[in-house]
Amino acid sequence: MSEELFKKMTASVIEGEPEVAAELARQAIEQGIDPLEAINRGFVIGVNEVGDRFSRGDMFLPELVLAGEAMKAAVAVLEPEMAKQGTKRDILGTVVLGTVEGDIHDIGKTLVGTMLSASGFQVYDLGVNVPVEMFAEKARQVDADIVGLSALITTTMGKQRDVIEALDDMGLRPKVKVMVGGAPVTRDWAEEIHADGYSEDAVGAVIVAKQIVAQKVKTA
Ligand code: B1M
Repeated sequence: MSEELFKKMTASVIEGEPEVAAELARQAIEQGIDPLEAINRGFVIGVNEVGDRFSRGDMFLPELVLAGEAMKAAVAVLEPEMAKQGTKRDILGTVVLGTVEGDIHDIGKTLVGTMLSASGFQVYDLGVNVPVEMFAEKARQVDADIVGLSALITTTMGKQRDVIEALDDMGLRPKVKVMVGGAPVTRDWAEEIHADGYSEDAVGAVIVAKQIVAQKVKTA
């Protein structure tokens, strides 16, 4: 039953149908399906397929845009459900989050933010195309524990390094730790730029953020 729904979700993104995607997301909630499972086993499969076809030249920008809109429409329905699943508790830590300068991909970053908030982190989401200095300024202003940097394009990954250097220059590190992620980002890259944490998905991002905060408490 769910398998069929997941397949329809995948198709709604490949076909670029935001209204259908939103309706399928509502059906998933009604059927008690875990919203993150709907995203990962349904919609993300579609968006990855579109990404692959786009890179092979079998799909073009308008289709990529529609697929992004379908994905966003589904996530907009599922996000409040994900947020609801987090119960009220003490704040685990403060995270300044954003997609780096030159990059407007926001679906994965927003999911990471939702999962962190639902897990008890105070999240300041600066949005997309965030200038390097803005991350550092906000981190200082809110006394952040972690700055989270999302990058989806190989050409914007370098901005993650720039933010780390800006935090260094402002004397904010090592107090402010940095977590990086995004489709082209790897653990090797994270190590190369001296990030403190890396995760390949939103669930992992919560685990890594908790580890970072626990480590900070230990060494304080
Ligand atoms: Co774009 N795009 N796109 N795109 N797009 C990619 C990234 C691309 C890989 C497609 C491809 O060619 N196969 C390619 C980059 C290639 C490269 O790097 N060399 C690409 C390109 C080229 C472009 C444009 C340049 C196209 C153009 O204009 N010619 C342009 C860039 C504009 C810009 O940013 N300056 C562009 C535009 C767009 C749209 C606007 C049409 C749309 C984005 C809509 C939006 O975000 N509002 C779009 C989309 C939808 C994609 C793909 C198909 C899907 C991205 C997505 O939402 N994935 C993507 C191909 C792909 O990734 N398969 C592609 C679903 C999302 C849940 O996953 O974002 O990976 P993701 O997030 C995950 C993890 O990565 C991780 O957790 C998330 C949840 O599990 N994660 C973190 C993310 N951030 C994290 C931070 C963390 C930890 C984990 O800690 C802080």
